[in-house]
Amino acid sequence: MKKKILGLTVFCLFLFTLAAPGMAAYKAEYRMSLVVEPTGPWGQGAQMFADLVKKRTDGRIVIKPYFRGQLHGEKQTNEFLLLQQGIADFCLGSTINWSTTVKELNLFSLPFFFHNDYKAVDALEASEAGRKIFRILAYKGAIALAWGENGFREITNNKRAINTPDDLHGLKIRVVGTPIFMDIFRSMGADPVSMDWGEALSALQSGTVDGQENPVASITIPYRLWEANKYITFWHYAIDPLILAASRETWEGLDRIDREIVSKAAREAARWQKKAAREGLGESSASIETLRKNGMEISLLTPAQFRAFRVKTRPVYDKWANDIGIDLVRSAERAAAPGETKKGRKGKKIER
Ligand code: X2X
Repeated sequence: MKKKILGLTVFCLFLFTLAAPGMAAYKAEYRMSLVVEPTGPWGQGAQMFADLVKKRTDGRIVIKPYFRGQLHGEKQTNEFLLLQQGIADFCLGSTINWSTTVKELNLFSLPFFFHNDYKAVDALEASEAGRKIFRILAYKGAIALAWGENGFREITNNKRAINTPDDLHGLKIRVVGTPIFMDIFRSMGADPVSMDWGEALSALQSGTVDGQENPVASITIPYRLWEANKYITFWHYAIDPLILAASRETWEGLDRIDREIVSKAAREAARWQKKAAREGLGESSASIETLRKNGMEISLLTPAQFRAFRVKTRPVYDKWANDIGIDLVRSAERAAAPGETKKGRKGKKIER
């Protein structure tokens, strides 16, 4: 009998050890990686997430955002590796920066895929293609909790107004160090220079590069890019979603209740962040006013001008669609197509 009790106790202890990962001691501080400053919707959304989690877990989980690429030494295309290795516990990261590690994320950088159509972006993220991307991230070591947004990327420069692909000819444009952007800008005759965001600001100020491309509400305004660049073209050539994710190792170390709290806080913060990144763009063009007041000359493209850019970059789209995975791209195109997304878009034609 005694032997039986002893055996049972040992067995229970064994079960307890199996359950241990979820019950392991929590870290005193969980690190979160950010490429940008605390100002602007991107940085503020991350801070909101950290604050919500701390409050709702009564301080059990303290997340510290490390802004300005501090965790990756400003090598932003390494950010996903930080999640994989557990160096960062959380990230609110750009799909562009992670696309060097997760090739499927180049989907969002396909040139002129969307035309400033937020409903299509939301529809794609909520679709099977969006879910597939989250599964791929999980397989690669990061648990995606919510979609945020940097925004549609618009081009600025200090040389001339850009209204046609030819206007880009010879311009030195700073891009993130990912091959798809080199291909896109070369296809339009520009001279792309890959550079981390940390270096880009001084390169723009000193004139080492003529221009750059980034979203208006999240980057152009908070970083006061009009101090270096006079011209901006709203061409919406690529969307830059953000993903709020946890390192799988970190995730597995949290108990079930805390995972729920963290997931909910991520969704809430990302919803706020996405809304803020879209604020003032669309119909009420408060952002355009801000740019104009600060001396920027704004080019808004006609549908024909937009088409010229799309046609010029089409070979890059086709090449990258194959590299990304044609099934995923076609499924994303279907999800983003008018008629698939919610009411009001039926019957609108889209050219590919
Ligand atoms: O480097 C950029 O251009 C930025 C800030 O938008 C990203 O991190 C992708």
